[in-house]
Amino acid sequence: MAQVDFTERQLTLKLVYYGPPLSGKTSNLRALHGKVDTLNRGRLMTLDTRDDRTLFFDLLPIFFRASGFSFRIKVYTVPGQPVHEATRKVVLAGADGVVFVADSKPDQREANRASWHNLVGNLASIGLQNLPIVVQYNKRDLPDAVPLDAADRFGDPDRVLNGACAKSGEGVVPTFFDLIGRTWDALDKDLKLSDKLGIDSTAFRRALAEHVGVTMIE
Ligand SMILES: Nc1nc2c(ncn2[C@@H]2O[C@H](COP(=O)(O)OP(=O)(O)O)[C@@H](O)[C@H]2O)c(=O)[nH]1
Ligand SMILES: [Mg+2]
Repeated sequence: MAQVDFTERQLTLKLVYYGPPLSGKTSNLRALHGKVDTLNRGRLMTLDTRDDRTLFFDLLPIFFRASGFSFRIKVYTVPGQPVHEATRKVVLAGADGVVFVADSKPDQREANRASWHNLVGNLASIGLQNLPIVVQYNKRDLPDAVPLDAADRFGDPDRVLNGACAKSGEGVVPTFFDLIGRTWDALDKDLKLSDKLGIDSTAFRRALAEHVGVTMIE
């Protein structure tokens, strides 16, 4: 759950990029990092999963001020390999929203599915089954990328699929803003953020886009 401190006028959101190994989660963070103004971001911390430490994740902190409030958004990735289950649970704890990065390679259909089930199971185990989730199909540049109208929608035929090519950065910002909007709406229901801060999800997304120097696609 978001940390909101009305006395200090500070709101912290935690967003997590989840998905099978090598689907492009770290590439999404690299692209976001490249697009956010240097003044509004912290160091991008990436940890390689090749050696055998216990905890692995990437973290990109983004911050800005609007309506007299300071906003901090901590964006994490989890490692996709089955062996890193403990890390995934730690990173998911307290999350406010998830981007599920699916791989568009046709041979990754089962890996996407397995990771989706792992996500749903882990969210249920920590009581976050209603968390906003945005699905991105990455690697749209691959010549054999699965067509989006034939792609797995993970049990919801109406689910919106965001196409992206994280390697070039295409689609990364729209996916991020899609999640930001949904996360704000979900938190607003519980915390009455719009009333208390005087900004709604569109205004929040606009403020974020202006302050971090990216162009928001509405
Ligand atoms: N063709 C293509 N390759 C990508 C794209 N995004 C990431 N990759 C490649 O996929 C591999 C895994 O990417 P990475 O971001 O480390 O995946 P992660 O394991 O989910 O963090 C790397 O070799 C990337 O260069 C993309 O949009 N298109
Ligand atoms: Mg990674």
